[in-house]
Amino acid sequence: MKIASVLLLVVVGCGRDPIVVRDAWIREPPPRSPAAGYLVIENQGGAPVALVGVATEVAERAEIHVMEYKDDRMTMRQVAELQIPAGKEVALKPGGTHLMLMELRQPLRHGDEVELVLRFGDGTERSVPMPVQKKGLYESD
Ligand SMILES: [Cu+2]
Repeated sequence: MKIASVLLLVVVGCGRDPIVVRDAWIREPPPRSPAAGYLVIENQGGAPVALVGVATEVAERAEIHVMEYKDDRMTMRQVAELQIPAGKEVALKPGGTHLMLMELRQPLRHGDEVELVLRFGDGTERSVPMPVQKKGLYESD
C-alpha cells in the first residue's frame, strides 16, 4: 500500500508540467515594423529550464532580445537562450527582455491573436496564444 502511494506520487509528479506561461501579449506595431511580445515564464520545477527558440506563423523569424546599456544608450541585443532558474519566474516586459517578431507576414492589429510556439532546452514546445494590444510605449497593463 505504501509503495503504491509513493509510485503514484512519482507518476503524478512527473506528469505535471513545471512551466507556466502567463500575461502574454504583443504590442500592436507601427506599420512595416517588427512587433515586440511579452510574457511571464514561471518554472515550478526543481531544475533550471532554458527558452531556446520562438516561432510564429505571422513572422519570418522570432528572436529573444535583451536590453543593454551601451555607448550611453539602451540598445537591444539578440540572445540565443534565456535561463529560467528552478522555482523562479522570468518576466519579459516593456523596457526589458522581450520577444521580437521580425519581418511580419501580415499586419498585426489590436484584437488579433497570434499563436506563438516557445521551444525549451529539453526539447519540449509550448504553444501560447498572444493577444495583440495597443498600448503606450511603457504601459504594461
Ligand atoms: Cu527587440
